[in-house]
Amino acid sequence: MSEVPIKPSVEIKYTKLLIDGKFVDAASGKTFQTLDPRTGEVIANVAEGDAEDINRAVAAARKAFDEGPWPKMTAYARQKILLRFADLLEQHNDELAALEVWDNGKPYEQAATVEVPMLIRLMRYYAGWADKIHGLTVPADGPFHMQTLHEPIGVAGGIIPWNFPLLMFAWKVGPALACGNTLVLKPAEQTPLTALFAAKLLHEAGLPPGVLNVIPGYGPTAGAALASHMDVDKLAFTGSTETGKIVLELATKSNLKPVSLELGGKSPFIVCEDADIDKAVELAHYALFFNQGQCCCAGSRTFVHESIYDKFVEKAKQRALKRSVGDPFKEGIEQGPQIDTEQFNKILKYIKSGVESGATLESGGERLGDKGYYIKPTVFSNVKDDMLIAKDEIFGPVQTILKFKDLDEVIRRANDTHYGLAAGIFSQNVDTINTLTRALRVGTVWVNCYNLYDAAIPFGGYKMSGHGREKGEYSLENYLQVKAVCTPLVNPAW
Ligand code: TXE
Repeated sequence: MSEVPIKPSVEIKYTKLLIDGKFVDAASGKTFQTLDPRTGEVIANVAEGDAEDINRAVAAARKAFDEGPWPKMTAYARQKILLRFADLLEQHNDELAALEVWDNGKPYEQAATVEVPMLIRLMRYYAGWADKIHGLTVPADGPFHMQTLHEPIGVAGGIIPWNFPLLMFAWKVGPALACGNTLVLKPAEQTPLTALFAAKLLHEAGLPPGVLNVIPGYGPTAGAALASHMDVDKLAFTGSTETGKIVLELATKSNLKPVSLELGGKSPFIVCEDADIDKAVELAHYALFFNQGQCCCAGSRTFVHESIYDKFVEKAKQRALKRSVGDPFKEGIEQGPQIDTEQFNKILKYIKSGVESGATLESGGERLGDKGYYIKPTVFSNVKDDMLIAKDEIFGPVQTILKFKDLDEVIRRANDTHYGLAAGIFSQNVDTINTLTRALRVGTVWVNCYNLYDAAIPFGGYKMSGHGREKGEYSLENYLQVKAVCTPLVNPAW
């Protein structure tokens, strides 16, 4: 690649831990580097939080919860702060997008026109919930008034990944705060910058100190300390299934805090016999390659009916060859670099294993250029279910195309995975669509569309793709306790 990466016109203002409304150094004084995936060069040195900082942050969150004012404020007052925050985010749309791209490598256009607007939409959505959370009056077998109160759960912990740093911020911060909780958030070590910026804006919007604390740092230190903290009442985690198991165990062994998990996937995208091939190719391409293939719900097993398989493969290959890969700040770029060396090497290893196991490499298969973590859009055909590339989450720009004969077979094969996050169906036949949507063991089915993340629709996994749901009304359950209150209608005789 000949292009010289440009330095984005955005200033990095916040690189410290945010505890109790103030930016502070790590107790250890340590920092870590966050890198530009376009070059591997250092963007900034960021304070490295560990167990001691998590203790400080949890103490601030506990105080803000117990002493208020946050959980005791009127819901309307909380709502106004969240709405003001959304307005501030809107004012800083392009700055946030540039920072996100610099730290993460995703195309600027995607960050500025889809992701930051989605973050704003999510915050307004959750602000809308703040004053609509209430319990029920329940009929009783006797002269009692019975009701449920929906109360905040307390101090929540959030651990988030690097693939959608701002959106994952919103998925945790939005419902936690709307329900009146306080929160300690640990962003991924690869992408700490936008969470700090967004949290600062939230304080400018009027958030009281201690309600949201942000501790950048590594998983086994800061993350593990948060998951195992005795004074954290609830944990929300997004990341790999492997780490999900670790945090669940830490949560269980400490104080049995409830844990919501949004983990990995190997989602089928099923192209049926009656599909318009050109449209199906485009959608399957988008389902897999969006965000450099770094999506938990990527359509990473493209099942295509045998009658159109060869044509589909040829067109999918041509589409991948046309994909524009390069500096994500440049206009018209569809794909930027992968997040870091580790992911880059992991993906190249899977590509090698695909070739060695006998799949046909149709396009890509290697790095692009000699700087940064760019990988050529890769397409494999003749993929078999037992190949590693068809079983493991590759989390990169690698499309695997499998052939099927009939619906029963594709249902069985699509479900033959430990994961169950999402699925795509491409068909015009109502019977086929109805059969597949009901048979697939996944948390989301996209029919003739993909990657739709409306704020109001729940997202989460079956099987080893996770526990619980985020977004939508369902997400509130993660952050609320239900208290049953029983009162005699008249004073009892006892
Ligand atoms: O994930 P981790 P990594 C998948 C994807 C990717 C793989 C590895 O397949 O290739 O995971 O990525 C924190 N205690 N997904 O290593 O480890 C960590 O600091 C507590 C899918 O980045 O799961 C970060 O904040 N926390 C996924 C977060 O967990 C720990 C998105 C995620 O990191 C910890 C990202 C520990 N012991 C990767 N170890 C999705 N579902 O979207 C790490 N962390």
